[in-house]
Parts: sequence; C-alpha cells; structure tokens
Amino acid sequence: MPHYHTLQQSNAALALGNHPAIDAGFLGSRLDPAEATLLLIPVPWEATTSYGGGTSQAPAAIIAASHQLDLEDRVFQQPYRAGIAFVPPRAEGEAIHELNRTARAAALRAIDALEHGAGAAADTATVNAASEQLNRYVYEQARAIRGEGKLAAVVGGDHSSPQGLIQALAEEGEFGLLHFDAHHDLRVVFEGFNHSHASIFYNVLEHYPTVTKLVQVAIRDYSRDEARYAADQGERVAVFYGRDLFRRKAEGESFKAITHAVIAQLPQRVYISFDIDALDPPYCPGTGTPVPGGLSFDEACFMLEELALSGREIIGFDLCEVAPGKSEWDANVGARILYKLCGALLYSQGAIGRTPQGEEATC
Ligand SMILES: [Mn+2]
Repeated sequence: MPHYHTLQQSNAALALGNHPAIDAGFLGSRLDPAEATLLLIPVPWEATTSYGGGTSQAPAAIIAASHQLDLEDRVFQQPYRAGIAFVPPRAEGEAIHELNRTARAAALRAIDALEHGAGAAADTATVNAASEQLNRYVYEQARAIRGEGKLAAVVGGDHSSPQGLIQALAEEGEFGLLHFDAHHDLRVVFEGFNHSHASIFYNVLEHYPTVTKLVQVAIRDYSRDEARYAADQGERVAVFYGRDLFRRKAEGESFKAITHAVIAQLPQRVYISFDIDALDPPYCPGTGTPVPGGLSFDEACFMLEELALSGREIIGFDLCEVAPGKSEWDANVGARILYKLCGALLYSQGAIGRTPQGEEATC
C-alpha cells in the first residue's frame, strides 16, 4: 500500500505565490518533488513527429501556462493540495534535449530520403536507437517514482513519450488503457521508425500482455491496416470512433450514457493516455496532426470525472502532442487537461476527496 503524505504535510510544503516567478513549477508551486504525491515526468521529445513540430516544447510551455490557472476544481477537492510536482531533469534528462535534436535531424533526413526513393538505413537506425534510449530513461524514472510509493505521469512530447511509463506499470500488474486520440497509433512501423508516435499502441499491445484492454476514444483519421489490426484484437481492443460518438449523440443518446458505455469496457485498474488531438482543433490548433471533429473540452473533462467517480482505480496517465503554436492557447488548454487528469488520478487513489458537487454526481 503506497504511503501518501497527509494533506497537512503537503500543504505546508506548498509555496504558492500570488505572482509566481517564471521559474516556479506547475501551478506556480515551488513544492519540493520529494514532498509530492504525484510526480510528472517531462519528456521534451518529438524525434518522429511526421507533420507539424513543436511538441518537444510542451512541458515547459504547459508549466508556464499553468501559472494562470485557478486551483479550485468543480468535482475534485483541490487537487494541488495532494502535492503535484514535475521531476527536475537529472543529467540524463538534460541529455534528452540533445538526443531529441540529434534524432529529429536524423529522422528528417530519413523521411526526405524515403520520399526521394533513396535508402535511409543509417539515419533510421540512429532514430531507433535514440527512441530506445528515451524509453529506457522514462522507464527508469517511472520505476524510481513507483519504488517510493508515489504516483507517476508523463507530460510529452509526441505520443512515443510515455512508453517507458506504460512498461513500468505493466510490470506491476494488469490494467486497461483508456486512450483519447484522433488516431489509433497502431501502425506496425511508421516511416521506418520502430518507436514512432504513430506506433505506440501497437508496441504496447505486442510487448505488454498485462495491458488487457485498450479502449480508444474519438478516433477519426486512420489507415485500413490500423482499423483491421484493432478489429483483429477481438475483445482486447474497443474503439469508439469520433463519427460514431457523434451519431449516437445525434440520435438522442445522452453523452452521459455514451461515457458510461466507454467506461463499461474498462477493467478496474485504468491507465489514461491523452493525446490532445482527441479534442476539436480549436482547442489545440498547434498540434502536429490536427483532425476536425472530436471531443469538446467539457466532454473530455466529463469523461475523466465519470471514470474517477465510477470507482475505477486510475494508476497513471500521460498527456501528449500539445504543441505550443503562435499563441499560448495550446499550452493553456493542455495545462487545464493536465490538472483535470491530476485530479482524477489523485481522487481515484484516495489522495483527495470530492467537492459537494462531486458528491451529487451520480455514476
Ligand atoms: Mn496519438
């Protein structure tokens, strides 16, 4: 049974200024990570991004944007009080920035060569080795956090960022994976890269048998092979395509009923992978591969709240593909989704309670 700091201890350790300095952490807190209950691993990674870039800047941009968030949540009782902090990058963490730059340059050369019908074996091998190094780094960070009895989450980076965390949790026991995304991310390999952002859930399903269920929500841009692969998995994969979600609403089904149909597919223990492009592009205009349609911000938050209130045990999460565009809007929305994910995780782990409105919500 993990040990959580009492609210009082954590609260005493929080130093939330009214005018947080730019170097303050998530929500402007200067909480010592040693005092936190939930540790967020920043993964500034976009080596295999195939279209628009920028997602490697997401962790820093989300921290900056989070300073203007107010801390009350309508359903979860003051999530910040449980103690949320970003892991300060260790020496290897700093090296990840450099590794990302090297891998990104090699990936761009490889993609260019492929487009011109040329071979790209050396550059592709460089990218694959870098991705494996990243996965090992995130895995080791996650193992260390879990070893201290704490909660771990990843803030990416592109969608290849969280594989190390999923691996660490998969070694602990069985769980289901709730995946919000415009894309299946089930490609066997993409552009020659074994650990592409477009392949993460293929890799997860193939390598981690304790991931007993994958439930995908808001999918609306996919290949025939991916859809066939998902269907071939039988009960292990359930897909709620964006178009089907809209049709159910159009035919009069309540969004609450639809949400409960999604949750009903999940086992007791749940990991959440949230690609920001699950949301309609007005909420994430800078993201690398935007697709029209998708969830509204309120719909996504409602699903996260209902999942936590359902009594499922949320064991971790990642937030990926936020790409700070020309304005701070993408990071602003990302910071708000991140805080809701934190609330859902902390509530489901008993680290915080729910508000009177949360008490009234029926599930
Ligand atoms: Mn994705």
